[in-house]
Amino acid sequence: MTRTAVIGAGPCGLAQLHAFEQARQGGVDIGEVVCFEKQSDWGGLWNYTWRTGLDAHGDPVHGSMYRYLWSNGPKECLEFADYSFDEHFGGPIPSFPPREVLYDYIVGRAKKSNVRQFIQFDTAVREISYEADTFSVTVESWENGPGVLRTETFDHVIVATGHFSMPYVPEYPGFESFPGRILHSHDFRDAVEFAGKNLLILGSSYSAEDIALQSLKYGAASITIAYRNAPMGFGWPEGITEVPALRHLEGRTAHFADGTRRDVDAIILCTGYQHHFPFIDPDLRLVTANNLYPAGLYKGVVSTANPKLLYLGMQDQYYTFNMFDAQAFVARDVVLGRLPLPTAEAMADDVDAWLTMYAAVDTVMEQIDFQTAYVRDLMALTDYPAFDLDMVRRHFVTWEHDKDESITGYRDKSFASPCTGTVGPIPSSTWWEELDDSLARFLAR
Ligand code: FAD
Ligand code: NA7
Repeated sequence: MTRTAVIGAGPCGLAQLHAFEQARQGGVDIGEVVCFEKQSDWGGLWNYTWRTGLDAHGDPVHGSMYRYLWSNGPKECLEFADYSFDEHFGGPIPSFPPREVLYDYIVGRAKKSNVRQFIQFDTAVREISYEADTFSVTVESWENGPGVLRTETFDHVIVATGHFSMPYVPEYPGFESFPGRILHSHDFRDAVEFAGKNLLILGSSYSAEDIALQSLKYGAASITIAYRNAPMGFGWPEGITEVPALRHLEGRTAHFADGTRRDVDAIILCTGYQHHFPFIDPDLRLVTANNLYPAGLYKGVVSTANPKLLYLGMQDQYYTFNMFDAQAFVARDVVLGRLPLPTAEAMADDVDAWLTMYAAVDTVMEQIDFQTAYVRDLMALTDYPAFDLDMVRRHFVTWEHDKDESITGYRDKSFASPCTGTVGPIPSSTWWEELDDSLARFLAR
């Protein structure tokens, strides 16, 4: 019997188990599938934790999500093609749900497809190596006590451990004597902590944008965002300003590249994350920056270093859950031999062709088109159910325009489902006014 290891039970790992279970229920012999998850529950980043630093077992905390996090894109752009929001919630819900609602949705499908049977929780993968056509996977299960390792062998390994957990933490002159808190967005949990404070935020991407907005929403006195290359340039509400790069700090005074200065009480480094796989043999390890087409992955999934090793969700993401699904169906069919792989040379050529296309991508709209083309390519390879991909692309374009029109108002817009056609209702309170992010409140809005 073939054995497949899936590492991680976040959205990607769950998508993979779902794909296998679909095939199994269709009468296909899937061999033995084992998922190792180091946390005690599923959902990955969406499984919120208040913890920062180390977890109860002394392992780095995986979670980077915070309280009051709302979907940063329309839910219709990530909808599972085979499990609609309508099905889960029994009717239409607004287009931008908070974290707890999306968690409920992810878990809803995982329960429906009964994938918990595959998962060993509280089990961290410590080492993966490959010899004589076989992977050795060494794990540490908390139930056996710390330091007790066990090694199992597998024919295929699918890595679904995410890449937004190991922070990239730059240092600037004066940090060592700054008299306030300096933290990375990975450790940001509760905006209320910064009520009344003057915040400095570094970065100009999703984390900087969202943490700035929600810190203001929950009472920060002022927010200064320092960009490295280019400002985000949104029409920020009063209280948020963007300035050029930080040069240094003198006490609590931050000095910027344009010669201006600001006194600040705390600094949040929204400076991104690193792909981090310390548990994989260096010869097999994916090495990439955060981009839309990591080199070394055929179809963005199959390792060209060893095609029995597969990675999910390693791209930077406009598309999320539906792209993970499409990847998981590809990975499953490669493992089951239903999707024969071409020669190593042909795989390398295919990767090169995508990298050439990616090199020509410049604008945000071109990035959206590029990832749409990638998802379309994936979907042509398997029986993942069709959905209106052109509609999703249009939604992303509209969403970008909405953000440019109103960075505090774009989450009040509504979109149509590419799976059911249902249009999300407009919520009765605006995102900017609404301080309660609970599932109960959201469904009552
Ligand atoms: P993860 O969710 O990170 O899950 C990986 C899993 O692997 C975890 O459960 C972890 O415990 C486990 N794991 C890691 N290492 C090991 C190991 N060695 N052994 C065993 N298990 C291990 N996406 C959206 O669609 N909408 C949003 O609004 C959105 N907001 C975001 C906000 C933040 C702050 C961040 C960081 C990301 C956000 N994302 C959002 C993107 C997010 O990447 C995806 O939604 C999704 O969580 C990725 O799923 P994943 O399974 O690849 O990784
Ligand atoms: P991203 O999207 O990888 O962005 C990282 C940002 O950090 C980016 O704007 C970088 O600037 C900036 N950066 C990196 N180093 C520095 C230094 N030294 N100084 C200032 N700024 C720096 O990470 P995010 O956390 O925003 O988003 C990750 C995910 O979380 C995403 O999927 C969301 O859904 C939530 P640059 O633009 O290159 O100048």
